[in-house]
Amino acid sequence: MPTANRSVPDLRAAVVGTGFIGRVHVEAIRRLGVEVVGVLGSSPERARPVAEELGVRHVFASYRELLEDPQVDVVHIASPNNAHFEQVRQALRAGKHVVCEKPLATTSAETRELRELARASGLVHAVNYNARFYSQVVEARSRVANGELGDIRLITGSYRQDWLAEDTDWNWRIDTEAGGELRSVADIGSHLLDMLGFVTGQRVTHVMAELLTFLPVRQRPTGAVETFRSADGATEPVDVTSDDAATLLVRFDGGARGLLAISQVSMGHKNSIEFELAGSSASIAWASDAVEQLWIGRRHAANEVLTRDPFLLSEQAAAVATLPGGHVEGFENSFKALYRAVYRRILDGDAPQHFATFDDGHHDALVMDAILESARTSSWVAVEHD
Ligand code: SOE
Repeated sequence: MPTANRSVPDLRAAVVGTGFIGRVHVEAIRRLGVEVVGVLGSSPERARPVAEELGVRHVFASYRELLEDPQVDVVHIASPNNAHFEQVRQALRAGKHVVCEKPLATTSAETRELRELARASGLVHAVNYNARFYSQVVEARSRVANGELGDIRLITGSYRQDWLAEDTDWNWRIDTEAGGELRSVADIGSHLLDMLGFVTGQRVTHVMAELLTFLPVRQRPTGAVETFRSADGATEPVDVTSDDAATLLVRFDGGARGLLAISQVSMGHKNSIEFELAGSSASIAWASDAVEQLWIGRRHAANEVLTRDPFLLSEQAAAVATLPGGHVEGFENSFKALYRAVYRRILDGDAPQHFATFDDGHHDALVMDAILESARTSSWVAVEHD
């Protein structure tokens, strides 16, 4: 539907996927005043209770019905990874703007095709790297860009969770058919790598990776189970090859070196993403577990902790805030801020575009290729950018 003379609340969205993240998409979209016309689940029967819980009026009977609905301007894809490629391709061909959960697709051949389709379409295309939209992460980016840290030397970072730390924990991501060959690296390592590239402005050139499967046999439930939810009932033992965790050494094109840990088996960490940049003039660090704080480290002056207050932040960092200082903003606000940027871009092609696009989604897939090759050969592998 043409977007001329429309404002953000005039746009309409549909969400594919009614699991944990699909629900987050619905609620974040609505905070923009945008109507979620309907949702599509793995079946209408499974989607209906979620639609009722969220107050979404319509459950699509099929993806075709969704794409043929003229009301739908933007399609959000929050389905299992192996469904992304075909669903995104069809949405672009149907003339819909697309927000796709990471990873964009499970192979770099697929992400390359989606990048080319998206570029040719003239549509807005985004990958759901929401970590770019925490105010303090944007503030860190501003401080790197204004030279306050000097040259970035050493980057340390991690993304740790514990929801898959026991052999009775199961999720579709564990199955390489549904999730792809990489699990922890593609599911959460992708967030960490994208965030580091966003903050530093540097791209990964080489990786040395070890992929770790600490639980080679898991108990798969014979029924369905959701992300971050434990299964109950009958199970069957299955062999697992996807990575529970990974250790990465990374070289960046601006000269920085990275030391990264990714884990979905770290007891006590529910959803902890963090980084520290050591520069030639200062250091800076942020952790999602202390989401409102930004640590700045100095040699010849006191270190400081900047607590989020839009009046003290750069213009770009203040722009992703919703609430004044002291009113804590977290995970869900980062989705709202991301979609506000995407939907503004749909209406105004000159609006800022610091959200991740399919170009970034394809770049990340090439980094994943290098990680897989490095783990196979126990060697440094160059990222084959194209
Ligand atoms: C599970 O690891 C998960 O839901 C990821 O898939 C999301 O991308 C991340 O934001 C939270 O954890």
